[in-house]
Amino acid sequence: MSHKIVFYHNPKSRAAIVHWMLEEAGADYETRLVDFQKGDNRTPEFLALNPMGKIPMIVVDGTVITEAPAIIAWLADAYPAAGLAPEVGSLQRGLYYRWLFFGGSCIEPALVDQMLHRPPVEQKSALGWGSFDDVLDTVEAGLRAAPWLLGERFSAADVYIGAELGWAGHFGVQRIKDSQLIDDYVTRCRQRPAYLRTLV
Ligand SMILES: N[C@@H](CCC(=O)N[C@@H](CS)C(=O)NCC(=O)O)C(=O)O
Repeated sequence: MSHKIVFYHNPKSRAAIVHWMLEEAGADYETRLVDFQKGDNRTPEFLALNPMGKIPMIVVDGTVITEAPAIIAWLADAYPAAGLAPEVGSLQRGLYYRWLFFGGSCIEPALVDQMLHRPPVEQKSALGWGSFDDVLDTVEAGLRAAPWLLGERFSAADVYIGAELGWAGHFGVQRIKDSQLIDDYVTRCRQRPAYLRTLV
C-alpha cells in the first residue's frame, strides 16, 4: 500500500535520523523544511499538528506521527520489503524492541545529560537510565560480538541508535569519542547507501 508521507525536516536536528530511515525504507515522501530561527515550529498550524513544537514529525495520509523511534518503528513495518524489522512475535523482534526502547528511554536521556554537562545524581537507581556509564557499557556489550545490534542483521534499531551515537560523538561526548567499538559501529552505519543519500 502506498502512503502520502509529509516529512517535517531540519538537517541539523533529530529529524536527520528519520531522513536516513525514510531512505532505508525506500519510502516516497515530501519534505517540508522547518526553520527554527524563523519559528516555523511555533506557528499555530505547526502546533496544531504537534503541540510539542518539535521535529521529527511525519504526517501519513493525514495521521501525525512524532518521536523518532516511533516513526522509525512505523516505517520499518509499513515498508516490509526493506527488511528492517524482524517478524512480529519472533525472539529477534523482542531484541529489536529492546534496543529501540532502550534508545528512547535510556540512551537519549543519558546522552543529553552529557551534552548539557549535568552533574551525575547520587540516586542512580531512581533514574530509568541509571547512569551514562551503565548505558554505554550496555551498548558496548550489545555490539561486542557482531556488527549490528541484532547480530549479523542490520535493522531499524541500528538506524536509531547508530544515529544517536554519531550525533553524541559529533557533540564531543568524550567516552563516545574514545570508544573504538562505537566509532567502528557509527562508521559502518555511515557507510550505508541510504545514509549517504541523505548527505547530498
Ligand atoms: N522526543 C523527540 C525529541 C525531538 C526534539 O527534541 N527535537 C528538537 C530538534 S533535535 C526540536 O524540534 N527542537 C525545537 C524546539 O523545541 O523548539 C524525539 O525523540 O523525536
